[in-house]
Amino acid sequence: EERLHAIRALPKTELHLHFEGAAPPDFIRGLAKEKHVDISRIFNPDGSYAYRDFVHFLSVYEAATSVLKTPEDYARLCAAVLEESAEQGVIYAETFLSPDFCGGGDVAAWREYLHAIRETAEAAEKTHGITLRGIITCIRHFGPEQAKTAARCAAETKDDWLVGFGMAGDENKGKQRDFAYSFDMAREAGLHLTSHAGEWRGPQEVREAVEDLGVARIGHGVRAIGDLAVVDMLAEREITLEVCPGSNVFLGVFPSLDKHPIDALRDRGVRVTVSTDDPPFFHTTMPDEYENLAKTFRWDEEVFTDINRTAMQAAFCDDATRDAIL
Ligand code: ES4
Ligand code: ZN
Repeated sequence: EERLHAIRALPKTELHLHFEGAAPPDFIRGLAKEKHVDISRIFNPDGSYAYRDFVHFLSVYEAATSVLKTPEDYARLCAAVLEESAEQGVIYAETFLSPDFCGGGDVAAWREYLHAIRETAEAAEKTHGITLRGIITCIRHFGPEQAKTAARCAAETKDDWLVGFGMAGDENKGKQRDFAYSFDMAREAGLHLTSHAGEWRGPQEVREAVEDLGVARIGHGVRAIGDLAVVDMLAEREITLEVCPGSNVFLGVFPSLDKHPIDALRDRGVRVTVSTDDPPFFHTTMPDEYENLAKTFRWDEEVFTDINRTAMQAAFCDDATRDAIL
């Protein structure tokens, strides 16, 4: 259909993309073979990633990431991901990068990964017209002490490409406020803040990310819908949600897209944006997300244009970069 084709082709901004989670299974299999690492257990017979549930997904993610051993491996992944994203109409993206995976928390090693990824991203910007920025990310289930290491890496390598500090990982481990020290350090280093909240736990978790960490954006945040006081707080404070509808449906956070609260949250005045999270893991792409939302909620081009404007306003890049894209 003509309408859906036009919507798939719109220029898009993606704010929530885990860097290693964007790696196609063929890419990871190829690296595993090169390095003689046997990770065949993380693949289905048809070649796709195999996992049972979210916690198992996190361990499969770490196994896939284990074959990305050098800054050059990350540079190769960066080139592959940006070429594909640009082809799919993405013009601006922010990606989560973790010193825990890139150099094991060592600042000097992290600096080399960052340099390799940034160089590759800048080359891709010239050839494909896509702009990438990085969000340094701590992993919740690795605990608050390791998060401080990530925050130190952030503070010591802060530049205009690394624009944010975030938290991913298992939302059922610990509390948002356990990570306040790290988020404070990142804020003092001039980084913008986001945290995964309200994907698995309820509205209170979303409130705590805003009140205890002072984040401007929330990764997911969709389960705020269970408490309208939290929804209204998000609208009032102009917090932007990085919503990943396909991920949520694939992982069973909501049984189907028509039961997903993205449209209701938007109706109530919350700033919502659309991302893929870990696209090959959840069998999604940005054009697929747009097409499915257009079909399910009868969203037209104007809605998507508005959502992309919201995303660029909430982007963590500097204003000159933002203005050049808007
Ligand atoms: C995540 Cl640590 C991590 N990696 C990829 N996707 C995620 N979602 C939540 N935590
Ligand atoms: Zn995520």
